Order: sequence, then C-alpha cells, then structure tokens
Amino acid sequence: MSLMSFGDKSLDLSLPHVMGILNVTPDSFSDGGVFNSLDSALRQSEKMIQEGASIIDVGGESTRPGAVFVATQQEVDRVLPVIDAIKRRFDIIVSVDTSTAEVIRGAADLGAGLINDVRSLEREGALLAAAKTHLPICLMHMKGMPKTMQDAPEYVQVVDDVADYLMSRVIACESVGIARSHLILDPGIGFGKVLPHNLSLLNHIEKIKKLGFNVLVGLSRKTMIGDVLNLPVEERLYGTMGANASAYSKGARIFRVHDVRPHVEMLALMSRIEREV
Ligand code: 7PM
Repeated sequence: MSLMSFGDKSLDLSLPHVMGILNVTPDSFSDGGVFNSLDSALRQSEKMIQEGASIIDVGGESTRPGAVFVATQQEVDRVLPVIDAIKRRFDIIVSVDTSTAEVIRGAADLGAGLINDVRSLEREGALLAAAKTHLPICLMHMKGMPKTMQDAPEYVQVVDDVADYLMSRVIACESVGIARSHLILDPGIGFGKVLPHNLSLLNHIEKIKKLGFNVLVGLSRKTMIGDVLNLPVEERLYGTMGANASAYSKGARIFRVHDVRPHVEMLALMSRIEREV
C-alpha cells in the first residue's frame, strides 16, 4: 500500500490508476469541442467513472503545439462550473489541468483533489496558490511554450535534462512549504519533444521514479503514437495502450487517457500478473 490523499479521497498508488481526460476547450483536438456544455461534460464524466476512472482531469486551456493564450476569465468560466457540477454529482477525484493561480484557488474551493500543471507552477502566483491548497500537485516537464515548443527542441541528454528540471521544480515547491509526498512527476510527453525524445523518456521512466516520486504519463492519442504508426488521431488507441503498458512496466502509476475502459482493463491485467507469486 502506498496511499496518497487527494482532498476528500485517497488512492493506493502501488496500483495503477486511470485519469480520464475531460476537455472543456472549444478546440480540444480529439473531441472537437463536443463536450463543451455542462450537460455533456457531466455525461462524459459519468461514462468515464462507470468505466473505472479514478480521477477526472478537467482542462480549459488548450496546450496543443501552436495553441494561443487563454484569458484567465475565460478559463475560470470554462473550468470552474464543470468542476463544481462534477463534485456535486459524483464521488470522484477531480483534477484541475491549469497553470493559472486564480483557477487553482477556485478549483480547490470547489473540492478539486489534484492540481495538474503542464507549467509546473512557473506562472506568476501559481506556486503560492498551490501551496495554500494543501493538495497534491502533478509537476510536468515542458520545454519552451506551447506556441513554439515543437520548433526543433534540443537536449543535452533528454532524460537527465527532464529529471533535472523536475527536481528544480520539486525544490521550488519545497521552498514554499509543499511536502515532497504531495508531488507527482510527469515527463511531459510531446511538450517540446520530438519522437526520439519521447521514446527515450518512455524507455527510462524508472529514472524519474528513482527520484522518489510517483509518476504520471499523458500520451493518449499523441503525435508520437501517430509518428510510429502513421495513423491519424482517431486510430491511435492500440498504440496508446502499448505505450501505456510499457510505462506501467517501468513504474508509471497514473495514466492520463481519453479511452478509459480499455486502459482500466489492460492495467488490471498488468497489475494482477505482476502481483502473482
Ligand atoms: C490539445 C492538444 C489539447 C494536446 C490537449 C493536449 C498532458 C497534460 C495535456 C500530459 C499532464 C493532451 C494535451 N497533456 N497533463 N495535459 N500530462 N500532466 O494531449 O501529458 O491531452 S494536454
């Protein structure tokens, strides 16, 4: 057992957990903004919960390569009503996918259980806002900014560079009183990385795990899957599952995915086999 508390609930992170993606952006790349209204957000959440998701990750800012800045008020208006509605209706951990201090504060007040920040709390005010919530935080590595991050990213040694960056953010968190035990690390697949970088990171997840943290990976339907298989976004499920199965074997424990049921079932087998004598 290795329990981590996420607000009003906790998870045993010796077991795998699925985090279902709920995009509330008008331009979410693989949902086409279909889940934009509150009602469809709730239906999509209910489906993911029935399929076995442990966490629903609510995000209102598209961080897709080339995406533009979303105004704070717009993000607040998109995300907070959805978090409020989910927490009122369902008994589930809600994660807030945001870099914005105001959204962090608002989400925590509404009962969110995890702060998921692709900018690792580097935005103005985010570190202190997160510290005040006493919630766990997922720190993700990104090189550059969403608008330009895919323009020829370079590393000395990608796994070490990502590990060094994440540790620098761990130290920043500690400097404002956030306990290490509240941190989850994420290599940030696709964020300022080309195929060999993404593959290297996935092949060496144990190096991030060895820093002493639980690891989350988000690679669902991403370009790296398409690069390997030469398939469009709507045909990347099997590849996504293979990459997530590999990540599980190398120590990742939280899987951020669009397709909840296939992953819950795959991970149930992975974990049962591993626990048998
Ligand atoms: C459009 C394109 C919308 C790409 C959203 C995305 C991660 C994340 C995202 C991840 C963590 C996606 C990305 N990716 N949070 N948020 N880790 N912690 O493909 O890899 O879902 S947004």
